[in-house]
Amino acid sequence: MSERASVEELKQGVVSGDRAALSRAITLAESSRADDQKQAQELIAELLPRTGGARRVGLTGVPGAGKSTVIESLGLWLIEQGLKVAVLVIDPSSTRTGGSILGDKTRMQELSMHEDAYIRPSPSGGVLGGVARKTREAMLLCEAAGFDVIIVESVGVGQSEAELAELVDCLCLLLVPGAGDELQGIKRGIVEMADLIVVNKADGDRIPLAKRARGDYRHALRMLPPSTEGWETPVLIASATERTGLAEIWETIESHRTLLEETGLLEERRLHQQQRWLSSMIEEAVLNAFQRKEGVDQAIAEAERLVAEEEITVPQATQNVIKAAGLGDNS
Ligand SMILES: Nc1nc2c(ncn2[C@@H]2O[C@H](COP(=O)(O)OP(=O)(O)O)[C@@H](O)[C@H]2O)c(=O)[nH]1
Ligand SMILES: [Mg+2]
Repeated sequence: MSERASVEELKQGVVSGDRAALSRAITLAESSRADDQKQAQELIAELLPRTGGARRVGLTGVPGAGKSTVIESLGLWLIEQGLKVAVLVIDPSSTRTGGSILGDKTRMQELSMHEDAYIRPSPSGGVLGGVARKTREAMLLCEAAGFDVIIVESVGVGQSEAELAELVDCLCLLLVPGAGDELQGIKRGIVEMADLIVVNKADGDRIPLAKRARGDYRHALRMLPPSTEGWETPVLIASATERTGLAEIWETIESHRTLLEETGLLEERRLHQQQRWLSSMIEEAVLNAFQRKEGVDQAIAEAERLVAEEEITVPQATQNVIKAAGLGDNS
């Protein structure tokens, strides 16, 4: 490939499953340079007919729950079943320290070296909806490259689960058996969003604890609305290190998939996700265009001054800024 590969070259590379081409394509999509974006969007548009076919699975849970270890074990198990697995890792802390991704790499060492696997950190932070968008584009590119399963690992920190749910077909919440109230520290909203709950580290003397946690969660779930209509969120136990419970996890993901397909919910969910994506991109673009308009900075400074001096009301000040940007209504 030349210094700057053409869209056609990249397309051929991605479609043939060349991982160097896939990596370049994802890097292009992540770039904020205008020329890169133009090329990336052309490429993704070309590849769109080849996307959508993968199982899109989200895995969330607190740091240390064992997400990366589960992916290593489950990923290798899936490869044994003849599937190709791509893993996208979103970790907000990684952009600052770089440490976590290193940790993830060592946790997924065997998987990362396998020719049927592809592991890629996904940038986090930045603009509104930014995480989900970059990861979504990486996901589409992995689908075009022929991966059957895309697992998105995202550390559970408040807002991120909702973003993850916007990206995948099946959201799996990973928990660890611990002392005390099993529901503590895990926000109810996240439990509600999960399509599958897995209590990990069910090994050694933690097995009874894990079984108790499973019971507690099954009980708690009865009082919550289902994540998906007609679906009762299963609670499983597993051990990523002992590699137990993996087949059950996959069977559950598959039955959830079957339900989504048979009811038409899969299409509905993906369409809804796409429309949310569109509206968040419009919001972002409008905001950017607004901020770049000449005179907007001064108009905001002036509005702040007038509001501070109680010359005008906040809504009036807002209107002034909007007008200065040439966006006022015609009335
Ligand atoms: N005993 C036991 N330890 C595990 C299991 N899964 C992960 N761990 C350990 O838990 C720690 C955190 O695992 P990691 O996969 O990095 O968690 P993540 O932050 O959720 O990705 C590591 O020391 C793992 O070896 C398990 O099933 N059993
Ligand atoms: Mg991890």
